[in-house]
Amino acid sequence: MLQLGLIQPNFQTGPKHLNSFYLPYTVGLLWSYVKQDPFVNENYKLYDMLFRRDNVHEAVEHYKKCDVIIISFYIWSSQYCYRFCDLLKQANPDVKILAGGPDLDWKDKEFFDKHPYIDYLVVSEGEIACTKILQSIANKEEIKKLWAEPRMKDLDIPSPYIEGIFDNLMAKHTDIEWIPTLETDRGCPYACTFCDWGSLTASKMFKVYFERIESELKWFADRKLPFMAMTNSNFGIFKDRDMQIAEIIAENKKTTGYPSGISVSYAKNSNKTIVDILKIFDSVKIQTGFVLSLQTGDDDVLEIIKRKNLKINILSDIVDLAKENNIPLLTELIVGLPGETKDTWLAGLEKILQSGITQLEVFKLALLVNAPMMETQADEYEYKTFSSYDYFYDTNEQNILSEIDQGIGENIQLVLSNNTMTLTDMRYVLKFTWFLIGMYSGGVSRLIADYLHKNNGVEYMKLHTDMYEYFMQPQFPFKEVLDQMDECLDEWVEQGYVTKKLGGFSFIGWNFISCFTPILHSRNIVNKTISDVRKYVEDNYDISQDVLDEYEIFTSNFIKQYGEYLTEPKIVESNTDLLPESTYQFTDRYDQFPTTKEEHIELVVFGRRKSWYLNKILSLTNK
Ligand code: B12
Ligand code: SF4
Repeated sequence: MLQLGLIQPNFQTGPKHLNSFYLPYTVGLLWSYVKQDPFVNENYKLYDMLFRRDNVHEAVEHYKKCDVIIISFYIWSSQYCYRFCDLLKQANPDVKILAGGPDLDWKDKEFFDKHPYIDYLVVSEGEIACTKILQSIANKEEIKKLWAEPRMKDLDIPSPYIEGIFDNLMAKHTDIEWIPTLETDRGCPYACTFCDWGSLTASKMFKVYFERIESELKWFADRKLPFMAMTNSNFGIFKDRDMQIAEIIAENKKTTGYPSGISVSYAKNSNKTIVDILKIFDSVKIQTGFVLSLQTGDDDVLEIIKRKNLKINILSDIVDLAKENNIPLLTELIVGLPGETKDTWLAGLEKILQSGITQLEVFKLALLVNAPMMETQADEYEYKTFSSYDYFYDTNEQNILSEIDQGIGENIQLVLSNNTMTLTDMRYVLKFTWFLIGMYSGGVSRLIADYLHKNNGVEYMKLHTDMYEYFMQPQFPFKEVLDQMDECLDEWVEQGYVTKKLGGFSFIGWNFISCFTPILHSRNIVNKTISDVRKYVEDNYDISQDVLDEYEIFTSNFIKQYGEYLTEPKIVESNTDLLPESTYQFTDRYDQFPTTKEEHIELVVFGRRKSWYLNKILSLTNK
């Protein structure tokens, strides 16, 4: 029997105390698929599977007994994987290594010269190629090194969960909170230039069998797995079927209490279905913010990145539906896209806030190895990039240095500037957006900014860019933080990670743009900042004291602050025209009440996409 090792290393994920790891679904799936073949099943035995970034030398020591390795390369694990393969081949020159996954530069003609320790590289889906390669290895046949099989139209793929592939692993690590991955379909019909997903080969969508999904969901709920990652590019695109899947998930939550949270990417063409799905999740308090992936608010930029015709860009439609149902809308934006300037960025933000979207998640543009942008737009737009080692949600800041030293520091190429956004503009955009996210999305300025916009015609960007200048004065804590941000950004670009602190927190690439809110919460200055905003508005706008008083009361109830949790609904009357109705009810969105401040802050950070730190406001009576 040939011994087979499965390698899919991942970072620990989510709040640290949960000790969460993803189950290595991809390699588990490949194994459960290939062993359906009787010949493979007779000739191979599963030796072990690596799911986390164990010390690479120890891992090699353990896996060097293997005859064959199946290893999966994602952007968050590539460097570890290359190093592992290199060391493994040195320790056991006879081992055969099969590599696959989205982070392999298979178009590079020199790939095998650069990585001689890799024996076979599989492009795109791996099930069929993997079966053939394993058969040939067992038969000692000479075969080609680069494989690309046509995509499978019939996704009758076995489930590694149901097949028990992870049973031993889970039994061995009972202290881990496992996160499963659910696949209900494959592919994406679009081809946004920055993304590696909808590239031509993956454009057609195929469905996984419903029975498999149903039993996997039951398996997750039976094992009380609290969180689940879905692989869909467009969940909701298959209206009836995806609604049915959502209903099963909600039913499981109702009967077992699980899952309590999911991450998923929603369809870009069927707004009504998505809201219906979100209502289903919301009715059973499953934590899943509604992410509307606009990427930019500018039409010309949308054209350049090939996202112009997506229905999500018709904002009024979806925002009204979400508002009616009290669902917070989050949009993902990318800063540094081709054609974007400082002015188009600000105008885009204005358009987005005016449409009623309140939550913003902003990424720097990353260049992915197989994304069309790398081939067609990189030269034209003169990107300047830098390597960032801390742009993965799960980056462990304590380990960065030692991982870089060991040659396994995972990194991603981020755009620093391009020919439409200079370095200076980029810096302003990052700092101002940090302020806006903290003030508006974090809930501090929301009610008063909405009021001023509606009643006085004040543009959101006018109010916030002016407030940004005002709050930069030394008497406010933000000045110090923004000065630190300048230093942090310099260090980040120079070495790809930051050792300096930002507002008392470690500066982590993926998180710095949203760290205003955790800073306010950790320093207990939420109410003070609300008062400061009141003072600013009082001094600069013609507005009544009653409205300002009410702004303060409503906002301090709106923001979920440590030690002031709403364990029961709270009724607050409105006697001014700050809000349209006369009676409002405040409730906690998820009934989650941490007992320590540390846990509260962690949830502010990790729950930001789901508006964890904002209470729900429900209007009870008309004025
Ligand atoms: C689930 C998911 C996540 C989850 C969970 C990630 C995790 N740690 O497991 C979350 C939401 C956290 C996430 C986050 C991010 N993700 Co993500 N994510 C995905 C997603 C939707 C599905 C991946 C998956 O598990 N699919 C199921 C498996 C079975 O399918 P597969 O990966 O395609 O694998 C097949 C083939 O590749 C091949 N194969 C894979 N490995 C091997 C090995 C061998 C030997 C063989 C033969 C074949 C083979 O066979 C498999 C079966 O056919 C993909 C998009 C997609 N649909 O591919 C993006 C994707 C993987 N993510 C991507 C990115 C960029 C990110 C982020 C960096 C985004 C960001 N800006 O923050 C973050 C960083 C993650 C981190 N760790 O911090 C990119 C990666 C590009 C790259 N070059 O690697 C992808 C491809 C999406 C994209 N935009 O292009 N992600
Ligand atoms: S960004 Fe989303 S919609 Fe665009 S190609 Fe990628 S997965 Fe598809």
